[in-house]
Amino acid sequence: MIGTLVATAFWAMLPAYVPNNAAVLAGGGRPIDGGREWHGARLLGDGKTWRGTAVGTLVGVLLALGLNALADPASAALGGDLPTFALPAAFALAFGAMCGDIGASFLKRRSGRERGAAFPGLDQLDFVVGALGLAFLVDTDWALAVFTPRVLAVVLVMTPLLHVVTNVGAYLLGVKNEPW
Ligand code: CTP
Ligand code: K
Ligand code: MG
Repeated sequence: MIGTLVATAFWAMLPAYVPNNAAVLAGGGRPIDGGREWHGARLLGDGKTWRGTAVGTLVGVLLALGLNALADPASAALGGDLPTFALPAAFALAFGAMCGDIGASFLKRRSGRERGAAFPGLDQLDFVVGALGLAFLVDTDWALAVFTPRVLAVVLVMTPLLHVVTNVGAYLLGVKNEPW
């Protein structure tokens, strides 16, 4: 069933989806790069802060633990098997998402893009690559069991759509400076 597949993909990726949005709300304070430049541009820029990264990661982990508590009733309601998140997997998804986003800022600065500039494609998938990459590294068996090829395919199609919708929404609400 495609519905079960989409629900599973969304559930499994929620701890990776929420951190970047939490960082937008929590961001501020000292930038990770401490203002340092590299080859004439900021290493990361003022948009990547310690506080945003820490709060984003924490919120993602807490969300995963919350999902664990709901997994049984939600699975029963769905008629499918939703995954639970052991702490290493939860941390990998949340922190990996933040790292993917940080890596994208590094690439944006290297390609002459100022803070806030769009980088279509990268903006929508950087955190997926970071989250899945770290999850497969940290908890390979779990990741292989949850992110089957079919679930991965749904993630790759669904994530850019969700990203566009949430960021335009955050922009319209005045929470985010740019709609991407
Ligand atoms: N943010 C943060 N720390 C992070 C990620 C995000 O503090 N690790 C906060 C910052 O306030 C940032 C906002 O969330 O401005 C929006 O995030 P994002 O769009 O990723 O950053 P940009 O400001 O657009 O900067 P960049 O061009 O480097 O992506
Ligand atoms: K970003
Ligand atoms: Mg931005």
